[in-house]
Amino acid sequence: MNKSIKAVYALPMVAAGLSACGSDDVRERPNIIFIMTDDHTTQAMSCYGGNLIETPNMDRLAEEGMRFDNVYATNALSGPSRACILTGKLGHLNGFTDNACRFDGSQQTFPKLLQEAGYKTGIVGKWHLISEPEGFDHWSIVTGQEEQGDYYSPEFLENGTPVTEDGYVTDVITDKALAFIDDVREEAPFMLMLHHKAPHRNWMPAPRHLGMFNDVTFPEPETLFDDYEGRGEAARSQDMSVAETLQDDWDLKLLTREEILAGNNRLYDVYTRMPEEVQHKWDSVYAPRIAEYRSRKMSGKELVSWKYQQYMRDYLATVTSVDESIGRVLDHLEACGELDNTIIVYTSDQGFFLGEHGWFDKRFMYEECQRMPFLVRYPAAVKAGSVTSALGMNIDFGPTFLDFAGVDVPEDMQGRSLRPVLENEGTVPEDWREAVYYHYYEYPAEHLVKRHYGIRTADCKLIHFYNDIDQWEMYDMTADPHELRNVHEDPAYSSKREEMHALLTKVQQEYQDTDPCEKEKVLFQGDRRFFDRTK
Ligand code: SGN
Ligand code: CA
Repeated sequence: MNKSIKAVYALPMVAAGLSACGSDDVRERPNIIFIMTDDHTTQAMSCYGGNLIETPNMDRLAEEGMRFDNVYATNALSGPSRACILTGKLGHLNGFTDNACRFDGSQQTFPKLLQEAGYKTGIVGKWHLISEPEGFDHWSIVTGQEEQGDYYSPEFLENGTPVTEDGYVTDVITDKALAFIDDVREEAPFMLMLHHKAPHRNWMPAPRHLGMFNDVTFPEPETLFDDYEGRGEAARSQDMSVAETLQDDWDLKLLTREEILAGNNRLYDVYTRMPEEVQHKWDSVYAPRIAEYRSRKMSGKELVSWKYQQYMRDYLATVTSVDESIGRVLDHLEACGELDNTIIVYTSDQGFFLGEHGWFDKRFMYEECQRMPFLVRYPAAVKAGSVTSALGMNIDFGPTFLDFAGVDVPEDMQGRSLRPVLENEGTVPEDWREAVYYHYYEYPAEHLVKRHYGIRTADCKLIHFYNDIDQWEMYDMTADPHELRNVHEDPAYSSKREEMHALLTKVQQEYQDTDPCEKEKVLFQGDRRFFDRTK
């Protein structure tokens, strides 16, 4: 890989009003490292009480910082979540409503504002917004498979130049992150977006983690065999089930080397990116799985349980590489004396289903994927081991960083700085928001999750599936945390329903999404990359 990135980009001048890079008033401001993974969910983090895996380095961030228990994606999908984070605005205003959009890079973003204020800005890893990054002194983004990136020998576009790197994607992205830190840290405060590909589908572990969970049997979620009784059409008509949607080749890796190399399967392209010695390790690790599958001839619930185990083994092994990456970043910052001078955030672009409701993937405004992990370590302001229930959204991240950097948060950013929560041991400010907003657009498309919008308060959730069906769902989050009983039509909840509908109207006014059903028709006539949005 490119060991010195200094040569490939020019350092910008500091903004007017600030003294030269490296002078005291600039250096007083904290560095910011925003670590974001792809599809990592709180159920797979021990610091969130997950019972699947130990994540010691994520736990260290929680122990030395603050854990947010109620931070939510406003649209649980990659590109839209990333666009919200960059702009501090919801999708209908930043223009990126689903993964087929192209980000308008000319608009205001928090990295641009930090760069103008004298920060050195960088992004390494998954970008997934199709237009080239703007507002970064250094950028190196994965390009394979429509910008999803490859697990092995990943390809990057680095400051406009294509490069292919040897190695495993999480490690390569981490190397690039550490190189960026080393290159800029003596000159100015920096803001680095470290965006992992892992643990995105199809969950290919690092060579050292292949097979690490082969002898482990993971607990099944209570709702693995959900029958959707008491829910609407949307939950029944999705295409993201462990039972039906996981693919034998791509997801479950049920092909031998000879079968893969014969071609005509989805594994071929990703398998042949691995060095041959890794392919051999892969073969030995998956051979018992393939043999078991072929000899047992399972069906029904037994087969679903079995698929769930294989899914967890690969997903969680992939998470392990991310946890190790966080450890490397922390060690590196410690070694170069920047650890306590840096706001370190860990999050994911959204949560994920790990078998809950019988599903993988995300998209729904249900808890497992609407909720994002969000950990913040910054000892100068954040009490170690603190926890907050403050309702946060991904549009809050940019305002929070600007606030800590001493940059005014522009009026048109819709998010709100989380700084008062962070500085006050997690206490929710009195004038804090009552609800978070959600609006998902990508339908018809992969996984067939219907368009919907809604709000979540501390104790209730209201959802409207609005396009080809017109169905409301409401969940009592205290009595029914797994969202199994739709109480929207339940007379016992009639006053709560009225209250939630009134609040939804108020929230939609506040976020200028007052006519979502009409507006989405207009949105989908724009520049589409691959979905047919005419329906
Ligand atoms: C790929 C995956 C989907 C996933 C989307 C979006 N399919 O298309 O399962 O929902 O990415 O994910 S795959 O067969 O190619 O693995 S996102 O996180 O980028 O929004
Ligand atoms: Ca994602």
